[in-house]
Amino acid sequence: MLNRIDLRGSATDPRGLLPRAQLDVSVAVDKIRPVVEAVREHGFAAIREATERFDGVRLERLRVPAEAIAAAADTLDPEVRAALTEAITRVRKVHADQRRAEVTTQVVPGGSVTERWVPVSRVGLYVPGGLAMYPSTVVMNVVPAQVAGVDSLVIASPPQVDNGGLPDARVLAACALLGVEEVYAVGGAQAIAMLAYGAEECRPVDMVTGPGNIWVTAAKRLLRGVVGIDAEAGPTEIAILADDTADPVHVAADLISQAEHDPLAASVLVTPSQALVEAVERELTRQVAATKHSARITEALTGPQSGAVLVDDLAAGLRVVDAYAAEHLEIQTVDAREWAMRVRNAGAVFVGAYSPVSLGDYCAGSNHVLPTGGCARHSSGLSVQTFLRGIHIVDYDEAALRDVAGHVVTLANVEDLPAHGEAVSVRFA
Ligand code: HSO
Ligand code: ZN
Repeated sequence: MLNRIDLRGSATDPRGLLPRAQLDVSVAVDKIRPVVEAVREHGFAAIREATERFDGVRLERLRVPAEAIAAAADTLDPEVRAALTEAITRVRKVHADQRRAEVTTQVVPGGSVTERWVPVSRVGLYVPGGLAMYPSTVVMNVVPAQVAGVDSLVIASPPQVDNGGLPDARVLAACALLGVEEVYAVGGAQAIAMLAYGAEECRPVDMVTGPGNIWVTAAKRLLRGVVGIDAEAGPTEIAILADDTADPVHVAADLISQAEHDPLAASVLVTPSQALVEAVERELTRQVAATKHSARITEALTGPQSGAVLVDDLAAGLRVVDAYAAEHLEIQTVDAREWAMRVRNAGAVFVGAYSPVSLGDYCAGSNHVLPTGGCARHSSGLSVQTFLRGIHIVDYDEAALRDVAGHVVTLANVEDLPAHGEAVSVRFA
């Protein structure tokens, strides 16, 4: 099923040789530009028109009534409630430890710099509603924002024809469990535009986070600057670094699990073991045939973005997974933890036979909003830090300024900005 890529004996930089989806967001940006502009100019009327066209729902109002959110929580299956509650507890526990302390550095006597961490005031979280419904994504976005101390949190999620034009009931129930009261039944590019510019009851937000399809991603790209944007989330990826100690049943199941998201999802196995590749292939055939979403999984696994990469040894495998910079990286090898600690580029790393990506998707406590498309080389996943800004408080007294004034004047002159220097020397004239 998987494309085979044989890097054994190859000394070249593996980056260009690895499979990866090529997604052209710029074409989508041109397509959604008129929608975004219409929302900016006409607000509610434009959102209603776009929602009717794209979602087949005629909206009476944008905001989901409080009673509908409460009703979704009341009618939630108790088993789902228990699972969501456990997920929330664990994600809170991990994210509470991410809080940063305010630090004051005494640079010189009488001169200090304090770094304060201040939450973003108002944040819009986008929760998609396409091939699958994601109450777990509500948890992963809302918890870090709440821990950071964001004052005002709003959620936008597409209206569902089969839920009377409201967002998915499980998404609404997750909002209720987390205490989020401001929810809008708007999806797609029009939702991002609504969050950025405001419309009707929805005041503009300062920042938008959360994954979405290509139209949402395009709108985020277009509106970056008007609002803060967390990251562009592309199709999900899983890479597995494995040796012949790995269980092919587990490896195949995990490759399949993320392929389930999207026909464009990527599943990549990196291993020095030819025998493992063959065993995983047999398992893929068996397991894909038996699972519910086998059509889109087959498309993802056989697509050019997925593959089995053969390497000389685990050290070479580590270079390959670092070059690939997967959103999710599983290490199923001997000494898995040691190998995991050596990884430089990955959104999140999952160690050994009992830490599958699915655990992290829901209940590990880690965040599942992670950098895709190789962005793990320079970015991290969603965290409390995403919602905080560090503000330097600079506080020097007269003696401390006088002491360093000469250096400031010198640097100002070297940049031919003498007024900068004068702003200091005038104080001591
Ligand atoms: N694997 C997805 C997150 C998710 N999985 C949500 C299931 N539900 C991206 O990390
Ligand atoms: Zn997933």
